Amino acid sequence: MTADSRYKSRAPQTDDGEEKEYVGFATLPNQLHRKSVKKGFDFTLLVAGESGLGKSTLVNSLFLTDLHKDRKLLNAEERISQTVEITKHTVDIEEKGVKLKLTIVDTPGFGDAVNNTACWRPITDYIDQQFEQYFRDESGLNRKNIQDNRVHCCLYFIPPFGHGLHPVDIEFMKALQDKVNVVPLIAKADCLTPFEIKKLKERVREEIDKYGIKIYQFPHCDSDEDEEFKQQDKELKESTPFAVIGSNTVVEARGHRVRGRVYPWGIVEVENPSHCDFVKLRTMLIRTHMHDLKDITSDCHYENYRAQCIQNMTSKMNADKRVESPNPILPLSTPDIEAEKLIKTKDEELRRMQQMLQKMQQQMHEQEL
Ligand SMILES: Nc1nc2c(ncn2[C@@H]2O[C@H](COP(=O)(O)OP(=O)(O)O)[C@@H](O)[C@H]2O)c(=O)[nH]1
Ligand SMILES: [Mg+2]
Repeated sequence: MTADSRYKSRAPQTDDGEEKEYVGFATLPNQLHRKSVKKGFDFTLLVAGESGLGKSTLVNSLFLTDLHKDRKLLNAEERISQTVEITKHTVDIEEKGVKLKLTIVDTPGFGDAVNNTACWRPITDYIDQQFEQYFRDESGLNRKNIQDNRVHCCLYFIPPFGHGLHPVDIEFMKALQDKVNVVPLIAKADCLTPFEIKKLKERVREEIDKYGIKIYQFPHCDSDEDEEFKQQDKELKESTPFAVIGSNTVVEARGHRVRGRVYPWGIVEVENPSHCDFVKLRTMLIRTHMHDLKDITSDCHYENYRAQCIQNMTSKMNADKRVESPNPILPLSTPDIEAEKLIKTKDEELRRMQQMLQKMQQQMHEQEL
């Protein structure tokens, strides 16, 4: 037996009885799976849009009440109060041994103030702060146990009233588009008839194209995928922007207890696919596209942020260098102790930045290999 063959596992036999060489990397998915399951998954979702469009209600309908089956559901009297600041809710969910740490970032929304100029700033700042924290942790010593608080998806609520996007929606989504995966939603879809929803969706899709707004694109579906998957993918793409309804009230409909809204003319059910796209949205976020949303956050949005940071650091370093090398023809003034001290601190700072830069360049290089 050669040294090499000792390390090869015995392979399953082929149909004609011949043994196939078998190295064993077929267990890689299992290994990865086990590792991820042990570590658990993080996912952060942020909601944005005009105040009063049902953002807080929807995220509650989406996760909190749903994920905590035995949690007391809110009744009509205990409605959610107005969100006045950016708030973060985290729920740890475990399903069949798989852990998911889900963070929902609720934002106050805009429209209450007379002037909505740069109303997206608190949100873009929040997203940047999470990137900054991750960037620091990643360049630090304890890189193995970084908590990923980066925002992986932003649900943007479009008002059901009016004839499409409002100017502030266009500006808002544009301010977010290079920082986060934007998933547009039509809010309070129960205010519209199915025909009106269809028209509004078409209109919004046209406007998104027209104004060059970059929303989250569902990944391309390969032709060798199975038919059911292809159909699901087609439906998802055709349904954007998802029209949603939120409610935290449980009502009786068709003999079942369901989450819905009661009107004099009937009941609107949140989880009924013929009433709205709520289930599609939840399936997309949790079951089918969570990984893709995370990958894009990490490979695109965060990389943009990181490249920008490195660029800023390099230009700052160059500017500092220029300050430090004064014109040699000029006579040197008497050494000033304070200035010396300052130069020393600057030197130290520069050295640290250079080290950090080198480390990051090396990391980037390793990733490219
Ligand atoms: N018609 C309708 N009303 C809703 C819906 N979702 C929430 N609401 C109501 O709209 C109001 C504002 O909801 P809230 O979730 O606080 O909105 P937010 O300011 O966007 O967070 C509340 O009275 C909710 O009960 C919906 O899907 N349809
Ligand atoms: Mg709110």
